[in-house]
Amino acid sequence: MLDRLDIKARAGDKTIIPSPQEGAPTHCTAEEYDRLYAESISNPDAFWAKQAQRLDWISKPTKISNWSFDPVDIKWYEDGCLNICYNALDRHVEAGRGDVTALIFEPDDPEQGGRTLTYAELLADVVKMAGTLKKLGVKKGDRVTIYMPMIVEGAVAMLACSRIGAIHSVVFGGFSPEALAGRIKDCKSNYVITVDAGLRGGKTVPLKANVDAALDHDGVDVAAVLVVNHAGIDVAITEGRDHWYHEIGADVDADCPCEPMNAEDPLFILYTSGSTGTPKGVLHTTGGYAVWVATTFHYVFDYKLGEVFWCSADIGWVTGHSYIVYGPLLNGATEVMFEGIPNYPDFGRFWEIVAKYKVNIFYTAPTAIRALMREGEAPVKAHDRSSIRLLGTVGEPINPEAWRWYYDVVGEGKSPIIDTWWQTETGGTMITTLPGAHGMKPGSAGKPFFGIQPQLVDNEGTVLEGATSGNLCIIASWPGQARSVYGDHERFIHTYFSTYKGKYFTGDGCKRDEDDYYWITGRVDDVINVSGHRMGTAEVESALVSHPKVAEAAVVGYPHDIKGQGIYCYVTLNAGVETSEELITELRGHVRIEIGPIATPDHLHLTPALPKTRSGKIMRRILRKIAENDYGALGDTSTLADPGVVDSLIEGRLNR
Ligand code: 6R9
Repeated sequence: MLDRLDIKARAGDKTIIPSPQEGAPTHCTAEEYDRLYAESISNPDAFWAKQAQRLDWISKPTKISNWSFDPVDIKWYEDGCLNICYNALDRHVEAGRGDVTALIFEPDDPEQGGRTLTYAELLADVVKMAGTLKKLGVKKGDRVTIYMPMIVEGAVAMLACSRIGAIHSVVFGGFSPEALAGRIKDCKSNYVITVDAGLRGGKTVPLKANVDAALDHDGVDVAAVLVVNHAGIDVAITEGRDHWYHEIGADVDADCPCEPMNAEDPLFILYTSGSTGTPKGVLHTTGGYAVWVATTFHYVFDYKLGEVFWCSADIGWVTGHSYIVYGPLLNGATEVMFEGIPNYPDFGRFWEIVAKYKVNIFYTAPTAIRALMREGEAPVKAHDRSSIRLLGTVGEPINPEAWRWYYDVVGEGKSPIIDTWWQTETGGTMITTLPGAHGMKPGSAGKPFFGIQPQLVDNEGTVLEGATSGNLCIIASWPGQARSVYGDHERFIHTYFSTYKGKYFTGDGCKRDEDDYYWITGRVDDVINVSGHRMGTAEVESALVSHPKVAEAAVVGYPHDIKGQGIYCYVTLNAGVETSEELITELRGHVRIEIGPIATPDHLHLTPALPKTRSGKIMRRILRKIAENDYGALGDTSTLADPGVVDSLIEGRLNR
């Protein structure tokens, strides 16, 4: 595993940039971090019992943690009872904060008016949607698939599910009908919430039509589809199955109580890619997740009441779950929710929104920063960013150049940058510097959050100490840890706890320096990270081989200036099939249909053969090097069944 890593020396390795807000009244100073971190490790139950007080419990937990990584069994707050929607909305209203702004919705088209909802208004919307779901027959424990764009109703749908104890499974609106069908089927979801269409960059995304196509698949059968009218386009309505929200929701009760949930009752399923097989339905439960996202949001974003927070992620990813929906609302925050994209109508859109709503805390992905950086400083400088006091990134390693640009140009050297490393499976931020507390190193995520014990191991599992590089494991549970893979607990154990027994293996490579800062170097498994989206190479391969003309496919990542990693596909065709540019276009289109636009191959390399060992194993190491245009370091090719294949692959690569 480790030998696949390219741990390149990074610029700025040694430089510690002092946090510009050192000495400012932040939630946590360096001394407090040291004290709290030490306490969280030496007495985790006392620490997490205290953090649980951020929430209102129906019955307070007396047992805090109860977990083991061998055998795998993870429980937090197991005798506690609460409702996360109550904590996100009702209790703020009951405390007299109903008039505080919860969501500021900015539509795709800047000419169209936005929408601002107070906590009381958001609660009323959620109650109505929750009542509608009940009317459709949704019960506690039912799975509800949410296939929505970045609009208020997306967040409302999630909260409505958690209010009545239904398990939401949000599927990113950019996934194709095929991908959606697989996810509906896998968790046996009986209900879908969607819209007529989404709007992105001035284009209409036909989400309802995609749902119809998904439901045409064999074995995909749902009781009801709830359709929100958003774009105002005509859609097909299947009588008895499809319901317009504005019709069926018109006369529901203005009262829908919160379902009392055990802390370990499931809250949501979120599909994510791994190195093998189909995407896994990562399962999060209620109490631990709620405490974890409430606590991380408080400290990591150093959020103070009244400030405007904006996370530019999508609710279809875990970042949207934890830091658009649950984390900010549990903290009573005011936040922006943006439907559109960074370059529509122009490359200044992000900063226009920052100026318009006086955003104080901004959180985005390195891929967006790199794309904006390419357009120069003018679109940034055209807008007033004086409200910004904290900048964050997530989703992939940030290269020091992009970090510098974010810091110098966007933040004008006045705002700390938090580079937050975490995963769908971790529920919330695991490694980051804390604003005001820690100096920053461009390209390093920084220090472990409270309760997090990272460990670096070599491929044999030997623990590596001090400044070193290795495979990143976490050796003790934390409240927001995923509990299972929905419907397949064995797969959960196998994927995360069998590589290094007794440890949670993240799949990431990592370097630790002399100052105990952590530098994530990227995945060490067959997962690639394209524009911050996780994708299994196996998924793209299986999409390719499902095409009737394809015999075999091998997919690898390669460095890409904007996306971080691009998708490079080597494809062999069935005997007798002619290669042509049209076929390449057709195959790229086929992957889009099977998975979605985010999986579109950047390079499709038709080749008569793939490099294989005599036992028939594809030598991916070689394919990765060729995709990277790195021919000097192909390593040992003597075990190849036909070493000549390599020369023809290099020739093919040089020709594109
Ligand atoms: C939150 C999220 C997880 C994978 C993770 C890692 C990469 C995320 C990162 C980062 C370097 C960061 N990743 N944040 N790498 N620095 N700050 O992105 O979850 O979609 O599950 O992806 O993303 O490789 O393993 P998810």
